[in-house]
Formats: sequence, C-alpha cells, structure tokens
Amino acid sequence: MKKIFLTLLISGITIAASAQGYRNPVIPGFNPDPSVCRVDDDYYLVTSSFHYFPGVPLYHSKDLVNWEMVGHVLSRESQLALPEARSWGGIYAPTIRHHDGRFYMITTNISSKGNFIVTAEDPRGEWSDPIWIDMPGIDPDLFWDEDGRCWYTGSGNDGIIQCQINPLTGEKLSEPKMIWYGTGGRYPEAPHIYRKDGWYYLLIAEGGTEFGHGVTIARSRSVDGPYEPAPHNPILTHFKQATQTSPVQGTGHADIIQAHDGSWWIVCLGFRTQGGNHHLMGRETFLAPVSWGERSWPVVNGSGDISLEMSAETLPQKPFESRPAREEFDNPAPALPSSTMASTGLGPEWSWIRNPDPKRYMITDGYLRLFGSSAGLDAVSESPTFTGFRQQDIDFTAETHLKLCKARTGDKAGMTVFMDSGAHYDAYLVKKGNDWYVCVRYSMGAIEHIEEIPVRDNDVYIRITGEEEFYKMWFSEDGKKYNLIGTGNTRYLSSETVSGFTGIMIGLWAQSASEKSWADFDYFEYKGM
Ligand code: 6LW
Repeated sequence: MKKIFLTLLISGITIAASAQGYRNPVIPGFNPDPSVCRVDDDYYLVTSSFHYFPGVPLYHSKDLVNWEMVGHVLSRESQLALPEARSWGGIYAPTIRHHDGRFYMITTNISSKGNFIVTAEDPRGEWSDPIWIDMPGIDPDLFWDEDGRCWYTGSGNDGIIQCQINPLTGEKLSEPKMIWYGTGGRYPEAPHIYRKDGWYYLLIAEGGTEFGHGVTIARSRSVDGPYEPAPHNPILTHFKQATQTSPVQGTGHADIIQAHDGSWWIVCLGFRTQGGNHHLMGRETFLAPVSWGERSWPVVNGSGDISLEMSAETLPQKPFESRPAREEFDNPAPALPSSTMASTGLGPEWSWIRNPDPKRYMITDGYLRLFGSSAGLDAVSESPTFTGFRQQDIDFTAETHLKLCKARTGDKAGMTVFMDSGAHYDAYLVKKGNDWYVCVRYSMGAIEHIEEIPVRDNDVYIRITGEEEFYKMWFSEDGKKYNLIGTGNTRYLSSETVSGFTGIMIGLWAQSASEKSWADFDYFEYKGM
C-alpha cells in the first residue's frame, strides 16, 4: 500500500499527490543505455537497439516512473541500414536532447558510417535523415553551452573525446581533444555533460557493461576541462561488497535529469540475474533519485546503489493505460509517419531482425499473416520472417494460435524465445509430406536438437512459459489441453553464455523454402507473473 503524501502549496490550496515508492526497472526488458530529456513536464527517453529494426525505441513519461512506448526514432531504412548487423552491431548508445524547440538524437551505427544526429520538432513524428559526424568511437553526447556553442562528447581512443560541432550540419568546429580518461576502470564510455552552479559535470561509465560496471563523475570550470574526479567515485555501482548479492547487477551507463519540480533523478542500465549469475532480459532501464550533497557532488539514492523496490518519494504519478495482455491482431496499430513497417499494422512494441521486407507482414482478416522466406532464425545476414516482443519478466506465459496455409514440405511457423541467431528455443508446426508435426528445437551455437510430435492438421496453439531456470514449450490442438513438449535451461540462452548486447525477444516467425505459404496468427498473449 503506497503511502500518499499530500503537499499543500503556500501559493494556493493545490494538492499534488506524490506517491511513495516505485518498482525498478521502470522500463523492463531489453532497454539498455537509457538517455532522457525533458520539455516542461514531458519526459522522453531513448535506448539502444543494435541489429533490431526500427531503431532507438522512444518512451514518454509525465513522472519518470510510468513510461509509454510511443515509437522509434529511426523508423526508415534511410535512417537505419543494418547490413549483416549482429547482436553486437548496429545501433549503440543514443543521447536525446531538446534545444531551442528542436529534439536531437545522436547515436552510433557501427554497421554503417558511425556517429550521426537526427532531429525532429515533434518527437512522435518523423525524424530527419542522418547528419553524419566524422568522429571516432561510440556513445556520443550533445551539450549546448550558455554561449550557444554545441559540444560533441564521446567515448573514443580509450577515453572521453570532445569537439565543438554544428549539430545541424555535423561540421566539426574545433580540434578533437581528450578531456578525461576516467578513474582507471576499463572502457571509459557513456559520457554526458551537464551545467550546474557554475560547474560543468562530466558523467561517464567505466568497468564494462557486465558485473564490474559503474558510473563515475568529474567536474571543471570550463567545458573542455581539465576535469577533477569526485571524491566518492563510483557514484553508482553494484560491484561492491554491499550489493554483489543484489538481484540487480551491472548498473552503469546513466543520464541525469532535473525534474519539473526541481528534484534530480538518474536513469541507468542494469540487469536482473536469474539461475545464478545469468541474465536473459538484456540490460533494462532503472531509475534512482539524486541529491546534491557535500560540496555540490551528486549522490545516487543515498548509498550509490539501487534496488527493485525503491522507497523514494516520486513526482505525482501519472500511469498510462496498460497494454492488453492479449493482442487479437484485428485492429492495425496507428501508422507512425513514414515508418517502413507502418503497413504491417503492428504496434511499436514489435521489432524485426535487420531490415525486414514489409511485404512479408500484414494484418488481414483478423490475423497477423507472416509470409515465410527461405531465411530462418539462424540467418546471420538476411532478415528472417520474424517479429519480436521483449521478454519483460522472469516468470511469464506467452501464447499464440496459428494456422499454416498452402504449406509445402519443410515449411514451418511458430514461436521462439530468441537471444541470437545461434541461441534460441523454438516451438513450431512443420509440414512433412502429407503429415503435420509440432516440434521443439534447441539451437545453442553448434548444438542443435529437435524433437517432434505428430499432430492432426495445420492448426495448433503454442505456449512458452518462462521461469528462473527454464523455458518450457507447450502445444495444444484445441486451445484447452496443453502438452509439454520441451524444457530448455535459461542459462544456455543468457547474455553471459551467448554474449551480444541484446535481450530475449519472444518472436512469431515463419520459414518457407517455397516462399508460397503463409502463417496466420490470430492472437499473441503475453502475461508477466
Ligand atoms: C554502449 C556502451 C555500453 O555503447 O555498452 O553499457 C555499449 N555500456 O556505453 C552497448 O550497449
């Protein structure tokens, strides 16, 4: 039961109910490298997307706790080419900022030409084509100084590199300069610059995005340094005795923001461990309060670490209508302007692998219709017929009902828990001659194992359940009685086992050598426990 504090403001009897406490992660599932900006009392947050399309998910909030996914910044191929990108390629960390009435998002496409900016007046609308910047490295940040100069600060050459730029042309206006190497952790990265009380603050991440991750900060009287490190670095880490047994690990890659009520907050990435020291849902977005303590250095959550249950007093909470657990595929989602995948009718929570062919996806007659191609889930360069939904809970149930139409021998379709091309468990229907089988496939690098059970016809229900140690695959012929057909250890699909920077996507997929068949999915249901 949340205690509600009622605050009576002197200027009038205005009752602002702020809530006590919230749950982390505030944006669950594969949402790493968060960056946040504010316009009045609207907050916009972006995360990395690697080889998934569209790129750079965009979230909106009124209170930093409740977030709604409003689309993607990179929604067209002219913004996001992902040639042969893998789960450690494509789009790395983004930064979102608002300046003089315009939104800017800067990021890196390591599978294309590197660092670039896109801009928009309406963040939910169409963003510009890329403005490329000839700077090395990743994790670019944009900062406008009081004199109007715009500074690019990024991670490159084993330190933090900076130059003045024209953000509308990408032109470099000063010689690049190394401004800080961090406090000695490997991979000093994720820089952001802030101006407060006459200081320039440089926030970075060090230690690498695994268990040794942390956030450090330094400050200077001039934007290009020299920067003096805080005495209490790392200001946020779980790589310390007090938190190495916490269910939250890997905290780092952060962005600080002042809320519209004057309070300060930090968003960061972290991951929830399961089955020992493994994580499956990728790095997720967490929130913590910041206080400016002694000699005006920021202190995160009082102790420099965070938890799943946070007791901080929040902004007045304004939750959004939650997404229905079951998507019936009978109402195409409103198309985002100029989005390549608008024609599919699928909402922003769905993602594709590399640049998909929109013609292979459509919502028609109340079905999501997928036209399989010869590319399967093990493809490393093409875009298989697949659309994925982020796993957001350790314990969940995902379910669908499909019919495989005009199928030839070998054509298949089903559901998958997908970490990467060589790391997924699939439950699917396949045609062999005149017979139909439901199969479970364990794909773990060079190891593949398939089990099959004969079924009556081309119409089956498939369910995948997740828990701490296992994914379990089920099927039903009547939608009532489900039969367990497979059990896979979560650890063999974890980021620690597979590497890469993404997280599990629960995918609907189809594959057809003949390219003449299609799969009709009449619903997808996801319930977190
Ligand atoms: C990102 C870097 C990092 O660019 O991992 O955790 C890289 N931090 O800052 C990919 O997410």
